[in-house]
Amino acid sequence: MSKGHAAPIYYAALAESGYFPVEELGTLRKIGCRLQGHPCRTKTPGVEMSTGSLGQGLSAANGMALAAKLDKKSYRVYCICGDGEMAEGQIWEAAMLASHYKAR
Ligand SMILES: Cc1ncc(C[n+]2csc(CCOP(=O)(O)OP(=O)(O)O)c2C)c(N)n1
Repeated sequence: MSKGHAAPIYYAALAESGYFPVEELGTLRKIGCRLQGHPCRTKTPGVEMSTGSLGQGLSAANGMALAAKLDKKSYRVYCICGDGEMAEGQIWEAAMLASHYKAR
C-alpha cells in the first residue's frame, strides 16, 4: 500500500485476515491507537512498510520482489499506488528498475 493515506481500507483487509480484531477498526486515528492515519510498520501488526510519503512504496515493493528471487521463493508482490502519486519521479525510477531486474 504505497498510498498510505488509504490506510482505512488496508486496516480493514488486515483485520479480516486476522492480524488484529475487527472491533479494533473503531479506534482508527485515535490518539495512542495502533491504527494511525498512515500505516506504521512498528505499531500495526501486518504492516510491512511505513508509508505516507508518496512515491516510496514501489521501491520497497521492488526490494520485496527481488528478495523473493534471491531466496528462490515463488510469491508475487503487488503494490497499490495512487494515480497522482505516479507523477513522483521515484515511481518511474522504481518501474525502470523492476523492468531491468524483472522483479515480480
Ligand atoms: C511526497 C508527498 N507529497 C505530498 C503528499 C500529500 N498528499 C497526500 S494524499 C495526496 C494526493 C494523492 O493523490 P493520489 O495519488 O491520486 O491518491 P488518491 O487521490 O487516489 O487517493 C497528497 C498530495 C504526500 N503524502 N507525500
